[in-house]
This record gives sequence, C-alpha cells and structure tokens, in this order.
Amino acid sequence: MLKIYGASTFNATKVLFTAEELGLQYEYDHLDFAKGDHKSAEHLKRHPLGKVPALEHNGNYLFESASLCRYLANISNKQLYSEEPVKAAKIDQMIDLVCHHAGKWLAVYFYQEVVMMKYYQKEADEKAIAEAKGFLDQQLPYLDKVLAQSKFLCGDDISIADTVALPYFHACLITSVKLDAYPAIQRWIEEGVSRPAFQKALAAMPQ
Ligand SMILES: N[C@@H](CCC(=O)N[C@@H](CS)C(=O)NCC(=O)O)C(=O)O
Repeated sequence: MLKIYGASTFNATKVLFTAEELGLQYEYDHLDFAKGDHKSAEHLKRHPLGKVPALEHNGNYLFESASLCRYLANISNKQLYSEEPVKAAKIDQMIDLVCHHAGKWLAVYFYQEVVMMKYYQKEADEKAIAEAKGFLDQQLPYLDKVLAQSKFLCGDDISIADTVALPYFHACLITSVKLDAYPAIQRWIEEGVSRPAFQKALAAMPQ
C-alpha cells in the first residue's frame, strides 16, 4: 500500500505529480493545517517535524519531497531517473540546484506574497522579496539556457528533476515573479502544467 500525506502546497504537488507520471496506484490523505492535522501524534510518527509531504509504503514512513520523488522512481524501475550513475547524478544535481537555490527563492515569493497574506493577513516583506529577486536574476538565466537546449531539465525526456521543479514555478504564477525574460522556462512551464499527470496531481488536492 502506497499512501501520500499532503496539503495544498508545492512540496506535496511534487510527490503527487511524480506518482501520476509513474502511473502508480496510491491513496492520498489530505491534512488540514487549520485543524493541526500535521502536528497530531499520528502524523508525527510519519514526519518527525510535523510537515508534509510524507509517504507510507509497506509499513515504512518517509519524508522530504525530493527524496520521496526519488524513492517513487526507484520502486518503478528507475523510470523518470536513471540506472546510469552519471545520468542519475545529473538529475540529482538539478534537483539540488532547484531545491537549494532557484526553488528556494521562488518559495520566498510564494511565502511572502501568498501565505503571509492569506493566513496571517500580513504584507509581504519587501526586503525578503528583493533578496529573492537578486538571487533569481542570477540563477534563472542558467535554467533558461538549459531549457532552450532541451525539452526538459535533464534532456528530452521528463525526469524527477522536472517533477520536483515544476511545482515551484507553477505556485509562483500567482506571485509577482517575472519570467518574461525567460522564454524557454515559460515554454517548459506551459507544457508541464498541461500534462495530464500534473492536472491530476492538482485535482487530488483542494486548492
Ligand atoms: N524540505 C521539506 C519541506 C517541508 C515543508 O516545509 N512543508 C510545509 C508545507 S510546503 C509544511 O508542512 N509546513 C507546515 C509546518 O511546518 O508546520 C520538503 O521538501 O518536504
């Protein structure tokens, strides 16, 4: 039995999107943050920090969204990943680049402009946004160059680098992040969000 625990966040979207691309059968359990479901004793057994996403498979509990996507690929004969060490390392390197750099700064926009406003009725911190913009201005040209040369982030086939990265960009479509200077990134977002697997992932979660 494969069970994914999530909420309507880009980190949970990564895992559902990956499971859908892999064609896996799973159950989705939506946790209600407002009710504190994620801090319940039951959920703390799945995720010691009381966060989502988390995954349950054959009695094992796992967490950290990118690790969960890699695990799903590993139990699916390395589909969306690779048996070949250098190819796998290139996919891992792109996942790390996105999670620790560009995605981290996109998440600042989402947190400041959407989460703070919606849940805490607070204005965005302009200093935090300016810092995120500064780093994105340095990092997005590289991703645009990669996507101008290949259909996906690691070549012409979709990989877990894409299923991890796309949810950050999709979440930021409702923020003030400007992507006009990055036509290849825009093309990749448009194609990615229109994939049936991405649409199914979104449909699984109340938005
Ligand atoms: N690095 C973790 C981040 C997990 C995380 O921060 N999840 C957020 C939602 S996107 C959460 O559960 N927040 C609730 C909380 O921290 O109380 C991952 O990629 O899974």
